[in-house]
Amino acid sequence: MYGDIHGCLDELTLLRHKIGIRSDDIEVCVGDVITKGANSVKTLKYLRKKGIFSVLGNHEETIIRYIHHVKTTKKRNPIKIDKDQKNIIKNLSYKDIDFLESLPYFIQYEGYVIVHGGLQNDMNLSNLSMRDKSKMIRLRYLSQKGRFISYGKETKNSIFWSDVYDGKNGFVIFGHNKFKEPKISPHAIGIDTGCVYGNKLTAFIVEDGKRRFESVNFGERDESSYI
Ligand SMILES: [Mn+2]
Repeated sequence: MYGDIHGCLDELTLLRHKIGIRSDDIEVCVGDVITKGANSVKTLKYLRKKGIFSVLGNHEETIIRYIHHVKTTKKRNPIKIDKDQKNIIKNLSYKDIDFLESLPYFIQYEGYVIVHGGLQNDMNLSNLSMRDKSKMIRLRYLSQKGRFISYGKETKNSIFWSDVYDGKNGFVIFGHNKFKEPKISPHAIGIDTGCVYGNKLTAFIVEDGKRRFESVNFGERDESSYI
């Protein structure tokens, strides 16, 4: 499982090389594979070519909503996008758009749940409302009462969701909130280590029941490693 890639394709290819990925390995990204970094559109093509799965991140969702608006109405688009996002949209092929639209909100596999933001204890994965889905890709902090707090509204009394997650829906692997090192909670691990912000890209690996991390630093390259 890979943390937020944000178009850092060189780091992803090097990380896969470092891990020694084999063709029968199952690889899943925690979302936000595009925007901000150098190679967003190329990353989408690479994921498809290598059969790497991903869940939906808030950045993919914004792009999908923007495109949907353009397709369905001539009204002014209420979704604000920046230059980078405009450029990505301009360069997406139909296959890229299909791929983005196919991304699920979560993937369950062998006791793990992969989701971009996080889960609240009262969420039922087999019966999610649209509001639950929207929160799942954006969740960071909760109030003392366990309520969702929107971005930037957290206070010193807010609680990071994974610190109080009860594990009921499985062991969660998530991204979205960047940490210097992987964030390890009792029933969840956050693996967005802010590669695109100059830190590193992290993979969480489960092999023969054993868990480990592997990572590469932003800008770390090895031309011979392209696979
Ligand atoms: Mn995100």
